Amino acid sequence: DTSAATSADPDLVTYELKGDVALVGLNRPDKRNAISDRFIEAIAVAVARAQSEAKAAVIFGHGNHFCAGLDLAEHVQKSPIEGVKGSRRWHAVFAEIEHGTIPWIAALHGAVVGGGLELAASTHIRVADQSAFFALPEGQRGIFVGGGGSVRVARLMGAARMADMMLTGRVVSAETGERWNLASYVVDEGGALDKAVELATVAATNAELSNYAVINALPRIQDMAKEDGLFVESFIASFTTTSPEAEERLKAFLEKRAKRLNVPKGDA
Ligand code: 1HE
Repeated sequence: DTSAATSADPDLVTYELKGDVALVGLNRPDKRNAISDRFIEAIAVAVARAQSEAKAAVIFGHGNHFCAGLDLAEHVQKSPIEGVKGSRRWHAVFAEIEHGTIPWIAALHGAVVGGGLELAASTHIRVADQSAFFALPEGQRGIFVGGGGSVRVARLMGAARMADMMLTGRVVSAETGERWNLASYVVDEGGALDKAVELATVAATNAELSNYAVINALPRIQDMAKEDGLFVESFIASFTTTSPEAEERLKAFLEKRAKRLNVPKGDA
C-alpha cells in the first residue's frame, strides 16, 4: 500500500514496498516534478527508507513527465555559496543512489531534462518508454549542470554528445537516447514502470553481496588504472565467491536446482 515517504512532505514523493522492491514516485506533476530544495530532501528520505528495507528500487515520475530538472523558480533568488551548497546536496543524495546498497532502476517517460537526467544517470539501469525525451537546456537558462551531470551523464554518453546537447539544446528521443547509452531499454508508451519493476524484481533475487559489488566496485574500478582495476577485481571476486551465499548458490547450480538462463529467442 502506498504511504508517504516523509512526515514533513507527505505529498512530494510517494513510497510503496512491493515485495522486495521499493517504488519511489516523484509526485509534483503540476511543476513537472521539478526538484526544489524541499523535494530533494523528500527524495533523500525515500532513498534511505528504500535502502533500509528493500532489495532493489524503482524511481519514476507521476504525471506526464519523469522530471523537468532543477526548480528554476527557486534558483532565481540564490547567492553563489547557496548554489554551491545546493549542488553539493544533490551530489550527496544522488551518491546514496549510485553507491548505496541496492540496485536502482529509473522508469523514464516524458521529460528527462537537466537535473532529471542527472537523477536518472545516478541509477544503475534506465528504462525509457517511447514518450521519453532527453535534453540539457542549461545553456539556454544561463546555468550549468550541478547534479553530477558533468561526471555521470558525460560518462554514460561521452563528453562530445553531452557538449552537443548543452550547446544546442538538442532534444533527444528515446531511441536515440538508447543508442547514446542514456537508456538500456525502450518500451511502448506507458510501459516503463512495469518493465522497471520486472527488472528490479529479478535484481532483488541476486546475492546481496554481488549486487553490492556491482554497484560499488564496478564504477570505482572504471576510475582506476587497468592494472589496479584487475588487482582489485581479484579480491572482490574471491570475497564474493567464498561467501556462504555463493557456496549455496553454486551448489544449487551444480545440483541443477538453479533457475536456467532466460536465453532470448530472436531479438532480445
Ligand atoms: C517548472 C520547471 C522547472 C516546468 N522549474 N518550474 N529545466 C528546464 O529547463 C525544463 C523546463 N521545463 C520545460 O521545458 C517544460 O516544462 C517541459 C518540457 C518539461 C514540460 O512541458 P509542459 O508543456 O508539459 O509544461 P509547462 O506548461 O511548461 O510547465 C507546467 C508548469 O511547471 C509551469 O508552471 P505554472 O505555474 O505556469 O503552471 C512551469 O513553470 C513549471 N515548470 N519545469 C520550475 N524546471 C542541479 S543543476 C540542474 C540544472 C537543470 O536542471 S537545468 C534544466 C531545467
